[in-house]
Amino acid sequence: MAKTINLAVIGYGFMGKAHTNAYLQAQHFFKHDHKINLKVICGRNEENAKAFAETWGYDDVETDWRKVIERDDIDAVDICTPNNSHREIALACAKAGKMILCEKPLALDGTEGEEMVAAVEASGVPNLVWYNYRFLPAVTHAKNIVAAGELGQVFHYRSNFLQDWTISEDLPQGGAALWRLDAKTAGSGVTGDLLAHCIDLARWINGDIVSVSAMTETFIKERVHQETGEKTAVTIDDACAFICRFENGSTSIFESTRYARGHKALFTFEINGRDKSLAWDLHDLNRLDYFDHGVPSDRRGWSNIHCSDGDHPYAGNFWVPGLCLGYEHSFVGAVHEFLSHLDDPSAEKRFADFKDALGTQYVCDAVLESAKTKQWVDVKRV
Ligand code: SOE
Repeated sequence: MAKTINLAVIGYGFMGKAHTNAYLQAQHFFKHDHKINLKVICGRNEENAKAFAETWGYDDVETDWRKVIERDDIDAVDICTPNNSHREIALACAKAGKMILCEKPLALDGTEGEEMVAAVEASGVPNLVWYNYRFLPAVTHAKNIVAAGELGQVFHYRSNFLQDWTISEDLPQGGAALWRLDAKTAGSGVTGDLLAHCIDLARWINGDIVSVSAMTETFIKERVHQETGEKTAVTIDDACAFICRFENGSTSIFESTRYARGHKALFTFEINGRDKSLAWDLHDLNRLDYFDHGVPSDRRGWSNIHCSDGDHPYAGNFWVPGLCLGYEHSFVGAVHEFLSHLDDPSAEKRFADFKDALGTQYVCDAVLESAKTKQWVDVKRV
């Protein structure tokens, strides 16, 4: 018998939309015993929340997240609010026994994250953090190839996440849509926002990171704050680069910036093993680049696999071979994995839960500390 989960989503911005679409589509393209019912959309502006509810099919609207958590008819809460509210909302949800799906990064820092992990462990509520890129067929395929040991010893991992949307000095910081530029709300700049994705995939595919050496830069030192109208210091990292060592002995280099003119969202990774290498790029997200040293030398070279065939992860649940998936399918896969795990808790957990996301948070903390102290920093382990 189907078990209905009454869901409340807090926040109707970019992520509220991406997640809501995923809840609907996951149930169209995959089969689960657990079903999600879009019960409540919560946002401070009632008119906008009502419009969102109408567009996406929510039963109800709330304007105060605390009211959502008091409701007995809510089983799960999706936190799509800015980073500085994740902790408070998640702790309240855990106390009220509600499942939690929380936007990344888990928290402002590891200390907050530890509290959140302790809360979900004490209450036993199922929990997920939206590290969505894991669930693109080409990315999952890469993970599976590495997990099968096909690369042999891994020597290197490298990853970038490059954007260019904050280059203008006229761009204010803080407030709606621009809270990512305000360290009090976001916790950090590109480290928590973009490198967190790179780190999550790296840890998922290549294992734990043990130590880091980093540098950060803030190119524009002052910006007008949207909420006060005053020019104040910018304290986020506009750019961050680090090198690191993985537990498996591989070495690595990561870079992220919002000042790479011409790049809107160039998320890449490459992994080099003794026998094979793999590379992926968000701009061509259906393809996995593949190099196999086992092929005779006169035929050897990089090939790219269009991960759209029935035997590629998730692809067979959507269209016929050769047709493409997009960014939105990464979120659909996250919902599918979450529901599959509710259906069968003994199955492998493919998504990041709070504890796993705390590991990523610890790497971000170590990166920021290293940039500050100009020293190598050992990463705290979960
Ligand atoms: C920032 O521009 C952003 O929207 C991140 O917040 C998302 O997590 C990332 O997936 C795309 O870029």
